[in-house]
This record gives sequence, structure tokens and C-alpha cells, in this order.
Amino acid sequence: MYTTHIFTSTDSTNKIAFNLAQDGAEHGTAVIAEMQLKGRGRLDRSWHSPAKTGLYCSVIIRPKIRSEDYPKITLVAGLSVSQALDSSCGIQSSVKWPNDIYINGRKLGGILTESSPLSGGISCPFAVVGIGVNINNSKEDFAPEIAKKATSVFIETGGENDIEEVFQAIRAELLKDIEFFEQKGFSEILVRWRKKDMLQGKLVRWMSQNGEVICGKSEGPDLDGRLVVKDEAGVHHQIITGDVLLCL
Ligand code: BTX
Repeated sequence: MYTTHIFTSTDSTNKIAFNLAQDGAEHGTAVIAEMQLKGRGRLDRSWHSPAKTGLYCSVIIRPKIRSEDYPKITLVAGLSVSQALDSSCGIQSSVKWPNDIYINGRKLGGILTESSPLSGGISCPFAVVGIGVNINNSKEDFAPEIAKKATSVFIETGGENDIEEVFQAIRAELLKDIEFFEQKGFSEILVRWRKKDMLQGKLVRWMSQNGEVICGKSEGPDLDGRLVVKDEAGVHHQIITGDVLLCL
């Protein structure tokens, strides 16, 4: 039985979970909130977290993996969240490299993974896997700036779901997949990931580190978790971080 800390409101579940992990909280401990006042996305962006409509949770994991494998946790978690949503809500969601959950071309959820320092003899490293999913939101619940690109399970299916039950399904799937990753490595996770990859074989564009916009065909993540894209000249690029957009 794993511990769950439940809040009606908090600034960010990731922040609370990170503090708990630093104080020694066990693998599988989670923080869940009905709303967040400062929900965070990647790259200092915000995660819109209105009350009682979405799932906002953070799960502490202490995986038995090498420090260089930590960046793959986000991909593992995306797969776990997508699969748990499919089976508990009866949908068919996709994953979008590196951290998004999509359905019918709109963003349903996202993952924000934050890790303890991994070098310098840290005795019990950890990662906090922050998960945000729009569950029972109707269109009016979204802020105008995301209304066109966001969706929820309710919007897609017309049915409401019990957020606590969805959370339990996601945590169980995440811990199972992390154990699988520890024991069998990343390659089989990658096989499953590719089956849900919404960018596979599609034309995408992204901004390189020197500010150049590059277009190419996505070949999916490699064994190191980097997204491989082949440009029009046939050159392969391995993308480590950033946003990749579909060329429509
Ligand atoms: P991201 O950086 O990929 O996505 C953030 C971007 O997504 C925003 O800039 C905005 O355009 C859009 N966005 C914001 N809110 C929503 C929403 N509710 N639905 C769809 N699109 C949205 C994704 O980051 C990672 C999000 C993790 C959120 C969880 S919630 C629990 C935990 N605590 C916390 O503070 N963050 C994580």
C-alpha cells in the first residue's frame, strides 16, 4: 500500500513531492491536489489546473537505474499514463515526444519529471513524476490561450470519470513500468512507445540550438530517448530537448 497525500489546493504537487522525497519519502508515495495555483510545465511554462476537473499528481520514484537513464523516465511515464487512461477511461490516446499525451490532435495531458542531483555520491536518488491530465473539463473550463489546443477525456467521450480512480490506475501502471524498465531495460518499453507515437513518420519542425528551424520526418525516439528526425537532405538529427511541432 503506497502513501498518498491529498490536498484541496496547492501551488504545485511537484514542489510538495520534491520536499517529501528530500525528507526520505518512499518509492510510490504520491501527492494529489484538487487544484493547483502554480501548476508547472516544462521550460518554466505553466499548467492550467482548475478545481476538480483535472488530475494533478506527483509520484515519487526511486528507480534502480543508472543516472544516465534518468532522462528516459519521462518517456516511460508518458507511456504508463497513456495506457492507464486508455484502459480506465475507454479512450485511445497517443504519446508525443517527449512528455505529452494527445488525443485527436489535441493535448490531453503532460508529464514534468524533476530529479534529485544524480552525481556526487547521492545515496538514495529520486525522481518526481508530475502528471497533469484533463479529465472532466468542459470546453469552457480552459483558459482562452489553450482552448483551441487542449481537450479532456470528458470532451472526447462525453462521460465523466472518477479522478481518484484514474489516479490509482496511473500510479499502478507507472510503478509496474518502472519495475519493468529496471529489470529489462528500455528497448521493450520503446517498442510499446512506438505503437502510440503520434509523430511517427510525420513531417515535423523544431528549432535547433543555434535558432535554426529544421523540418524533417520523425523516426521516433532512439534507445537513448532522443528523437530522431531525418531532414530533406537525408541528414539524421538527434533531438535532446525542446518542442517538436507537426508540419500541417
Ligand atoms: P509542457 O511544458 O509540455 O506544456 C505546457 C504548455 O501546455 C503550456 O505552455 C500551455 O500552452 C499548455 N497547457 C497548459 N495547461 C494545459 C492544460 N491543462 N491542458 C492542455 N494544455 C495545457 C507539460 O508541460 C507538463 C505538465 C505537467 C503538469 C503536472 S500537474 C501535477 C504536477 N505539478 C506541477 O506543477 N506540474 C505537474
